[in-house]
Amino acid sequence: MNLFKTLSVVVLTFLGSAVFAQTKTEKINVLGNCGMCKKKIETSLKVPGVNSADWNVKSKVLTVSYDSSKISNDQIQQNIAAVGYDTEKVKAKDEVYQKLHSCCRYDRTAKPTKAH
Ligand SMILES: [Cu+2]
Repeated sequence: MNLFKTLSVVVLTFLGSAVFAQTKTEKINVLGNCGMCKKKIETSLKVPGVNSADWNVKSKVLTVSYDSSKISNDQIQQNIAAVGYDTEKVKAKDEVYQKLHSCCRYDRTAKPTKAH
């Protein structure tokens, strides 16, 4: 009986860590304008831990799939802001935004809202 109990704990611990390392897929609102923005946003997420990133030009919603044990949602948003794009949580620095191609300078007055 005790052996069974020990085994159960081991199995449950293993399952628990497997679940923890699971891939998360989330949607994040990111401001931008065109295909060039799409390329920059997605390239900023070619980092370890991110499995896929797809930004929709029309809806301005980024669908990102990542390993939450390697990278956080906050870090992902910081990477995007670092290349000039405002996310729902992190705002890009003005100087980075100003360096964007003229067609890419999206309307910053439109506040990004939480994606559903
Ligand atoms: Cu653009």
